[in-house]
Amino acid sequence: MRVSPFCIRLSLVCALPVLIAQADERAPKPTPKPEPSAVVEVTAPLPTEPLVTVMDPKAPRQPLPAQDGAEYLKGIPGFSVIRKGGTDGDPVLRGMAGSRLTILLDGEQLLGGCGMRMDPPTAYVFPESYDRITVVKGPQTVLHGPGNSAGTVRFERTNERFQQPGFRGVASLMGGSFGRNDEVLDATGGTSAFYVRGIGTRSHSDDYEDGKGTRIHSRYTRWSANAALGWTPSDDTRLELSGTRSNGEAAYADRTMDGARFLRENVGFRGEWRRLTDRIEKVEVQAYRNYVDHVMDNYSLRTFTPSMMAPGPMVNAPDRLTRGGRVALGLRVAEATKLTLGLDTQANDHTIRKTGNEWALPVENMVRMDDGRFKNSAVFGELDHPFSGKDHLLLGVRADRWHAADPRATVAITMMASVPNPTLNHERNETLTSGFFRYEREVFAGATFYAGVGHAERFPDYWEAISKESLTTASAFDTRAERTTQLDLGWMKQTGAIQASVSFFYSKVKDFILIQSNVSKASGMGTRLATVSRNVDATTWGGEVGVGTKVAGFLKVDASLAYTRGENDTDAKALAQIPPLEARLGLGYEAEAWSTGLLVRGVQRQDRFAVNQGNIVGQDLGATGGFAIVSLNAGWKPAKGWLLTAGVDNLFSRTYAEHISRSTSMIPGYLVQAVRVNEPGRTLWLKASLAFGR
Ligand SMILES: [Cu+2]
Repeated sequence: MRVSPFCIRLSLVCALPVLIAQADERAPKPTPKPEPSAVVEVTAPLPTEPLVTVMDPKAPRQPLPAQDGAEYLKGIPGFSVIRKGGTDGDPVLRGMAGSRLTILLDGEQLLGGCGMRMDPPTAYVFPESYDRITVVKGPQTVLHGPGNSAGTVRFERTNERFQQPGFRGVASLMGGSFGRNDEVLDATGGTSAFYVRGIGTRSHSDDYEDGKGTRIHSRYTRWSANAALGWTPSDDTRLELSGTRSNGEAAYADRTMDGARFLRENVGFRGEWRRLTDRIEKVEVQAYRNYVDHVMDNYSLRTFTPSMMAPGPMVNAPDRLTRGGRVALGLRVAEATKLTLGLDTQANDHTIRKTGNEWALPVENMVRMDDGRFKNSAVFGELDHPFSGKDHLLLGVRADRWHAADPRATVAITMMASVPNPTLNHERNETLTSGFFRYEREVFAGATFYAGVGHAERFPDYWEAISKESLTTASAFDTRAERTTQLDLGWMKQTGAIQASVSFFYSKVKDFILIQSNVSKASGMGTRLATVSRNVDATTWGGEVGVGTKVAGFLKVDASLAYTRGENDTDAKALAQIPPLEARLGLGYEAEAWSTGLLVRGVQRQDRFAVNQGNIVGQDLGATGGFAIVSLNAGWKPAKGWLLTAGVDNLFSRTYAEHISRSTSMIPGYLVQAVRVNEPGRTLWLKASLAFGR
């Protein structure tokens, strides 16, 4: 484990009297956990305010309880997941993946270690260990880091102050098909002055089978341990020190290697002071350190057969250290006008060591090579001004100062060969600006219309600038930053017999960073195939519609529709990796202590594609057919605090793959019958949870 000057910076940051964490002024107040409902959610709740959806990850839902952040997000209209195996899929919002979707874990940036994208930030999230998940669609906030051109997702824990000595928590056990079993314990104890929270999770699954019964190389085991120690001298002050350690292993059906280690070591500090003066409503300070130590190989989770070319197994062991901090000040500048001002910073260093023969030259004996350094610091301000009780104007601006350095002496162009790095020791220093404004009007009680324009400038990430080549050279380090300008329009109705939400977006992306595979390049006497980053111009548009109602007090009906269309304007073809039209219909029967429900998820065929083009996670393979999946669920509250839920996902064991899922790979001992990694066949699951407290 590396130690850095970060500790010094951390202590400096802690010493500042003014600082913070999650300063979204309009974020809903943490509500005391009510008795869990027996209703299994089959579609995400409708937005609680324009463009914002807030979810309780401890609430029962279908499909089966998610074991990582991406799987959870897939339940929200507009989200899809690029499947690689049983876990660690990449979340996609409106066709946008990777760093276009900012993911924060308790306000912290956590960039994965794997250059092949085995570990998106959501791979380090066990959803049930969080208390709240907030999604903001579009570049419509500047408070939560840079580059959120598609949106922002925050996984958060909320630790309310104990008014008297007590404890509270949740314990759950889940079992399902394919050897799936999850164990969760989340307990907090404290007094009005202090609290201690401990969370432990473990999740395991054997290889699952698709609808035809074909076994998919997809097993995994993962666990996490989290502890937080808080000091709450008053209702308005909270200081918290927290730490996380998690690890896992996962088999991948789409590639020649598996993840043998996903070790995360984290320490974080947060301070929050509320109602300081009439003008200063809140001060937040945050500092954190995330270290990810990743190992992938081709022998520990699959059969390795030595050959002349490969006498021993390969191991690739990258790591990344991400440090960051944030300070935000919540001000009341006039009667009801709120202004949030702040600074945030993040720096990450990536290294790699590898061996072509673990038996002869163990990876532990190899030297770690620095292969990319990124840093950004920003200043931001966001204003919320009500003109009257019915009108709101929101606007925000942020400026990010970026620094990136390329220390690689050579670039590996094949498994065996390397060439000198044409951008060795190059540095980039750029200032990127982002901003938005949005107007919201309550047109009649409970119904709000909104319209906004946002602009987000996104610096190329590690996977775009370092892991890929450019069209002309072996390094994509000089890839231009991506600039997205997006119109967001919508209408939502939260009260009355029918709740509804309609959101529409139209987006122009200048210098969209397209990843293209199988690009033929000259190599010695012949040619080789490379994967490159290149800037193109793109246009996307689409939206989501959601409706929910309750008929006769017991029949619940939910329906949603999500669609995105993308155009690569430079190449005059479809923009790649865009999921097709998707619809969901949920029907539920709710009684006092039990519920039962049905979910139908229908996905249309996709014939708009661009073979070999895509994002840092995947490239298009061709067209896909449509499918409809039927699932059933039931919930029962046998006693206070207890909740039993059960479900059958993919009832008719349909064989299908999502359009954007990765292509399958030949793996010894496994049959490959599909182009893409298929989704699981019929899956039964049963979960028992107990909420306790005093
Ligand atoms: Cu990896």
